[in-house]
Amino acid sequence: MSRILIIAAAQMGPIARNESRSSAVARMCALMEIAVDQNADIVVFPELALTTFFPRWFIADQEEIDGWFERQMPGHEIQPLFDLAKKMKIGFSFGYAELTDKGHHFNTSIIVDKAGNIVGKYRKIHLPGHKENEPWRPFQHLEKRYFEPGDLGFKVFNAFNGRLGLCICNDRRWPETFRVLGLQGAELVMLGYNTPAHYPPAPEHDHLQDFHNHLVLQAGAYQNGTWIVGVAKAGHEEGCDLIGGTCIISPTGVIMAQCKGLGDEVIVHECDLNLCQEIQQNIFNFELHREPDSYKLITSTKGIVWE
Ligand code: ING
Repeated sequence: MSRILIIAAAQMGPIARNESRSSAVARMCALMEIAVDQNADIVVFPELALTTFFPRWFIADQEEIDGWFERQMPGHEIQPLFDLAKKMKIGFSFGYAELTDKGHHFNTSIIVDKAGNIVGKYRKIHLPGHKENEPWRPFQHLEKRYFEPGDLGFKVFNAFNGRLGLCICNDRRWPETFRVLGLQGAELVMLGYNTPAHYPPAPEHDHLQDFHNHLVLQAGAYQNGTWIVGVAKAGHEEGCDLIGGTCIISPTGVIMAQCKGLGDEVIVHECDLNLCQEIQQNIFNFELHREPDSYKLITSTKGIVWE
């Protein structure tokens, strides 16, 4: 007995600083149509898919910063994406900068079902980078300045006849992310990322960026018996090279499909959600094998405890 979900990953190439949301949405619609042509049930887009990755610049003026955020979802420029999806009966997930009614700023992603309803929302918890302008860097990474840590936790949603979880970019590097989703029975985790090939604090690791990307995704998938779809905003974007490597990974940790280039590109894979059981009921049967009494440090301290 299988429970097939045909998943498309829609990698996006660079989005210019002066590129309109309508232009980005038009590209997303074109990618969605390719996914529909391949009978996809859901298509996953990158983190902050509507605009360029604006945390790479120090922006002093809060009004200018807020210009990168969405006050409502969908706003009129995004509506065509929701309309197309509803017409084509395909679900989708994408990331955007969210400005709430109460004035809170989050790096957010949502899941929209085939009827056009938002059935899941996540706000990025692990914010990398720094808070203050650091002009020594060739480009900034000011997520800690522009966003607040997510306040919704890591949640799994019942949708598409499965257990679907969300996370965003840097979250994938922290094993806690996938374990908390795994402890809620996640069968598919969707995430987008904007990952520069150059990491200014440790340039000696630059050549490992693609390796680290797949390392953490494959580990997260295998150690929790879940499908993982990681989708890049890739390419040379406003002077910054972003890695690609968009992929669909099985619960055994195997990369089943991977984008080849650094531009707009769709990959599709038939994912049997029941395959998760081969892992979750055996090697990583949490109920049988985990020893949480030995893991207390994981939630009782932020940093290292030197005994
Ligand atoms: N980007 C990067 C990421 O975690 C980063 C930041 C790059 C951290 C390289 C460490 C090393 O993939 C986002 N947007 O989180």
